[in-house]
Amino acid sequence: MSMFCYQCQEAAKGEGCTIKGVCGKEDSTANLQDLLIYVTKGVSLFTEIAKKNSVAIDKADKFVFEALFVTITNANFDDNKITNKIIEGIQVRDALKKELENKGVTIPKLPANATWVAESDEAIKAKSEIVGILTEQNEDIRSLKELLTYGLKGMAAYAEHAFNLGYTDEKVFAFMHKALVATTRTDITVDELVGLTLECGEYGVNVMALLDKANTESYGNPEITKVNIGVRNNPAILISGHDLKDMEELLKQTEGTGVDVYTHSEMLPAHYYPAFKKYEHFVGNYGNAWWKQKEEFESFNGAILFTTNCIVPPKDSYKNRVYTTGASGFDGCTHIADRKDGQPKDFTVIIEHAKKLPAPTEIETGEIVGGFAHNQVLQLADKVVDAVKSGAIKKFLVMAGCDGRMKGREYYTDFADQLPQNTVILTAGCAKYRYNKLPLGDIGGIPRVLDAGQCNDSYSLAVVALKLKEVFELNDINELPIAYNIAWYEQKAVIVLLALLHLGVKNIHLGPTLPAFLSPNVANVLVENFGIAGIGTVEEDLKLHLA
Ligand code: FSO
Ligand code: SF4
Repeated sequence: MSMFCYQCQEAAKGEGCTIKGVCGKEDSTANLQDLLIYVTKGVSLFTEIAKKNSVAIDKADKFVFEALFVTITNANFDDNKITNKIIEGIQVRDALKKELENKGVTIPKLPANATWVAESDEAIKAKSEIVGILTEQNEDIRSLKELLTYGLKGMAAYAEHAFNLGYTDEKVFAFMHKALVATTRTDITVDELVGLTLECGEYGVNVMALLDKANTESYGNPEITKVNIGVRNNPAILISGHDLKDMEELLKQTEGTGVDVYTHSEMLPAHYYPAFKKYEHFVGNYGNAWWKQKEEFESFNGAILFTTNCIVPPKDSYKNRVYTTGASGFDGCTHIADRKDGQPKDFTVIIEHAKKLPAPTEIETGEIVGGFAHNQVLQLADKVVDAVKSGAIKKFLVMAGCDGRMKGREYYTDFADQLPQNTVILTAGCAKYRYNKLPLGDIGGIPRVLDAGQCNDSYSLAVVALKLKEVFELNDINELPIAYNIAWYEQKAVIVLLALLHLGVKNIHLGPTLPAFLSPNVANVLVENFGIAGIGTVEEDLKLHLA
């Protein structure tokens, strides 16, 4: 075994990747990511002490959410970038240490995470091979520590997007440090870890609310939008990932250059924001969910920008057209540098490259409809409530989450297709590509697929559910005619799940397979306390959810 990773739904054999990731991650990259997490915990150990002694921790806060984000599935495959982040972590940690010492603070004995020093590249490599997940021997403790860490990774991604728009929540950062420190304890109990995992869900709600505020205050409330899925005859840039600040800056910098901009996968919801609609060269959405990029990037012909995950290791035929920025990275692809001194990122290099490339090849035509985030849905509340009261809508199915390449995910297309006409799908995240182009029709003008936006906009679905609970004067969110059939793939789905649990949602069905990182005992805790279950056949589940 040269690596061990089981953080996503595609973990090999449903157990873990041990030689190379199914995602394409090399063992060296997986090990460096483990070491980055290890060092990040050391930063949090010092941050906790710094806070108590009035030492500034803003650099440590930023480092921690960036480092966690870098290790999310399919975000960063670049060993050099990860190594640099490890070194940066040690510098951030040691700067805190120095300031504390200057203040005369006595530093207690800390775990090795806080003291290990990277003396050479060889030392980094050697250390990276011995700090993996399996160093925790107890299967249940390991399972809970990783569940918590994966929740933090998802939280970090959302915190970073909000940060990029100038929105922060110190309590969210404080929880990240507290939880990371807890995972370094060798004496921590199952009960303590379960408590922290549930608390993680609470901060998950907070961070999604923060990002919602950041997005809507910056770009307006998403509104019902028809998004073109065809192409025009101009050179173009395809932007993927989730970061709306990058979206804004790219649109501004491409305006008037003759280069069109299209969204891919999770960037589709950018079209729903009023602030982006004014750009005539913001043409539409090209293609489908992240895992189809090998074919779709080929036929797109233009330049491609990754602002975050999910990257599929690019084929040589188009690799030179792929650019990364922010937490994303891929060895051999040009990386656009971060903002500096309050200045925007400089996208000139990708824009100039795009100008020399042919226009996209059309792969489909038509439109898809979205933009049903909380503000828009609540404007339709009367209509929705009437439809529920009259029986025109019998049930809402929350089918938010992620898409992925596993064959078993065809289940979600079949499930959506076979739902009766009196049901409405509430979705967010890239899971929607399994059914958002099906002709499912509408109920009295309400489309049968209501797309709130990106995976973080699952928050919108919770806001809508809470509003409906109030309107129908119910005591419990679980009394609503809403069933949860959620697809997961990576760690942002973990924080969304924990957030839903925090809001009291029960009986969530999770597929296409349950996480490999849940030990049998931990899975039992989730089953017994929250009614979490896997998926069955489409027929069985239709019966179950419509009962
Ligand atoms: Fe999908 Fe990837 Fe949004 Fe994830 S593109 S899988 S949950 O990163 O973030 O839904
Ligand atoms: Fe395997 Fe997923 Fe980890 Fe990649 S991220 S190595 S596919 S478990």
